[in-house]
Amino acid sequence: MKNRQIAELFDRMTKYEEIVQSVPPGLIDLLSIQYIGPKTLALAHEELGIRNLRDLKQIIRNGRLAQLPGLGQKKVQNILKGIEVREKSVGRYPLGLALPLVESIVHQLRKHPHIDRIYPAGSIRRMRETVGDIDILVETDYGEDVVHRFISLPEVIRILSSGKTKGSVMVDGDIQVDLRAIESHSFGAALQYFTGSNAHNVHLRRIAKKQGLKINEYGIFEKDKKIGGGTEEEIYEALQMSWIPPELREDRGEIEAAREGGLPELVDLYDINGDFHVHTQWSDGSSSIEEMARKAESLGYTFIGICDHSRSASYAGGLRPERLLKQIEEIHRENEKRKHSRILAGTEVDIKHDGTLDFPDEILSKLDIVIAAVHSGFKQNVTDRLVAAARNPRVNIIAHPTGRIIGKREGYEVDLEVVLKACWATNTALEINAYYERLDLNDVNVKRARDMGIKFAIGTDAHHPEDLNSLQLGLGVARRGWLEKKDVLNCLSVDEILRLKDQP
Ligand code: DGT
Ligand code: CA
Ligand code: CA
Repeated sequence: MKNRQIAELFDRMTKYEEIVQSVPPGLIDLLSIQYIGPKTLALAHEELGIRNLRDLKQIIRNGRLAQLPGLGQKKVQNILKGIEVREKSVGRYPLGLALPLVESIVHQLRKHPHIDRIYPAGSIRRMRETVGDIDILVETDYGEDVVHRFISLPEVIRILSSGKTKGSVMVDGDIQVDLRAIESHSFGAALQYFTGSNAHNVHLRRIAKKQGLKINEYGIFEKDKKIGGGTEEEIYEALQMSWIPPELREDRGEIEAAREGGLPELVDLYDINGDFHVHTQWSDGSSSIEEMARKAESLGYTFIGICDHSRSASYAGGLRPERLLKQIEEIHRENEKRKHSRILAGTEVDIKHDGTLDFPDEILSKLDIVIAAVHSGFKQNVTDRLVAAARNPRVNIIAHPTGRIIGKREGYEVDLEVVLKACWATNTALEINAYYERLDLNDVNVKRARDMGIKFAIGTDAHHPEDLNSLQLGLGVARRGWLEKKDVLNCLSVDEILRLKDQP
């Protein structure tokens, strides 16, 4: 670079810094609220002097925001919705960011010579999509020593409390972690108690009471006699039900099912044969087809679906038809090198505003797998567009069906009931997008769709080989939605998947 260019660059950077510093930080923060753009924000700042969220809420309440040029009641209602989405997530942390922290803490503590069982509990163990804090339980007779080791971990930025059986810390990333040290004979009872959910535990205690029993974090008791507590199984058995997987413990019918022997046999990681939704350098991914396929093979998968964007997603380097045909050729070449796994040629094809797809049928028919997705026009007839996509016999899967982004965006204006019915009628699967901020469909809607008999495809939406690991988040959603192996297309063999396209 020439000196003059460097000087110019510095000059621009300084100006940029000046601008950034002249804007109150609370104001920049508001830009992450859905439905608020920079124009609205600048206007509200200049005309009404707002500096932060509190000011924004005030000018909504007193009606002054609606009076600004170009705003009006409808837009203000939307902004209110955006604020609501954001406030619901305040203080909660996406599971996908919490899990690696937990894994690292558990890994380090396991090295302690006097720890037997060690489990994450609370919402982490239940795989809830966001967590308020992280709970970890250890079985040990050396509580004080283990707690001391815990509060000395390198991740810890602040110690909140520390005692003989419990330590609480803040770790890097500003999330609280509670560790409890428990003796063997009550470890199961403590694990059951601290796994929750609260609603699940309240319901269990009610049943216990009817049987003349009492449960707490130390055990299960008949009068004053302890009849169990070393394992969770002992607790559930004493209540005359089968052990309930943590992901189901939300009091959504699992207790009734456990009493009747009707719990689902939840899909497990070892049932998973592959990943449907993977991007490469051909659109906005970071890696080649081969690199993504190798990572999939290292996970023991027998297939991977390469589904890059289509041309309407120009911001993401979406492919034109000619490029897609070239990509299919490369996939065929890669497959010739492989005996034990198969790269599926696919697409994440945009559903356009008129409900048609970005590729014509004759192109789609050359693919092994077609995922259809809405990426723009979130308020434009999304229900009709999704239904139209589901009705296209070439479409196998509807990507991220509601479009929500956790803590950031509410999602499309869509009548999910209508979309579910269309998917059921056309044998179209719904995606469980496993990207940590999407997890879309979510657990509750997965269960609802499952009850109708709809199938699911877990897709990581990976843009980098490491992203393939996030399948475990999608699996968590699947399990929280009561899914069994038969409900999840990822459990099919390659041959069975290739046959899907022949049976629209
Ligand atoms: P979170 O942290 O907001 O994501 O949700 P949880 O479920 O992890 O809740 P947390 O950390 O407050 O407590 C973990 C579990 O311990 C909770 O699911 C149920 C149990 N638990 C905690 N405190 C109480 C309590 O005061 N009463 C009852 N019945 N159960 C409690
Ligand atoms: Ca918790
Ligand atoms: Ca806690």
